[in-house]
Amino acid sequence: MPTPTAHRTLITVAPTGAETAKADFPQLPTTLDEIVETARRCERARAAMIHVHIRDADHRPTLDLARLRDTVEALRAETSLVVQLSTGGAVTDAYEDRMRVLEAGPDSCSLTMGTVNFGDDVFMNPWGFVTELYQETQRREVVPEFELFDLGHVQALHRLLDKHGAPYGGRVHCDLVMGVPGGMPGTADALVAAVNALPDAVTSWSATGIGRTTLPVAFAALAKGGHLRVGMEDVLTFAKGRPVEHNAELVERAAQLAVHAQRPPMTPDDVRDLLQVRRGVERA
Ligand code: KMH
Ligand code: ZN
Repeated sequence: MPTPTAHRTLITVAPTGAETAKADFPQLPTTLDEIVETARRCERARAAMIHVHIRDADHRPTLDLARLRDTVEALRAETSLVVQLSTGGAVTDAYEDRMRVLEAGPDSCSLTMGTVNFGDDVFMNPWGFVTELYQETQRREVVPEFELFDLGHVQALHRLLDKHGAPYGGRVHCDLVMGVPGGMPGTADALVAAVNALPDAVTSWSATGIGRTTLPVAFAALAKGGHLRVGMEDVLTFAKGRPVEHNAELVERAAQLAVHAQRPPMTPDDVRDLLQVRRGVERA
């Protein structure tokens, strides 16, 4: 008998991010071909959603709209993954460019619930920007994934939902991003505190731990009933002294953990149901 969706795990792959330089880590997928190849291998390894940051011809982070549209189109043509575009971009990106990401027509987008120190930088998400971006997701029928880097962001999510109502599709999905220098630590205790403080309206949540917190956060998330995000955006070493060679390795490991937890990976269609993404735009 198939495992009911409630007892399955969403695995999101975040293969690229905006922080790592290709020159420092050549296996980071940055070109369109590399991102599509990564997506295909990660889908085979049982990822169901992809969180996408793109790069320009010099491998630098960009929010160029034509490139974003090409990326969404190519991922839809070559995979059945749920396509989530980052509206966080890089810490240097302008608010207008981050807002315009929605024009590329993704299934889902990230939406960070507040400003956070980000290593030596600051990832800016003032309330006015958060609410404007949220209302734009509602207008454009894009399902947001609320990125929570800190306990204060959880509180901001209560405020957002109270003031502006449910997201498009009616489901509320969050991702705890833990272990960023400046945000909440990547520990089981912090995860439990954050999950216990989530609004009742939250219907699903995942977690990711940056760097060496990747495994403790994954174990804690599975133990607490959450989903998993993995990928080179968040971690570059598979084990101490052993760089990640391909994002699929991280997805395979996450899938094994999910199976051991008796909550095997969801398919992309399971995730379309879970998040209630807009229909009719996925792969023909
Ligand atoms: N690159 C970070 C500044 C997101 O994708 O929405 C923001 C980030 C979050 O990665
Ligand atoms: Zn991101």
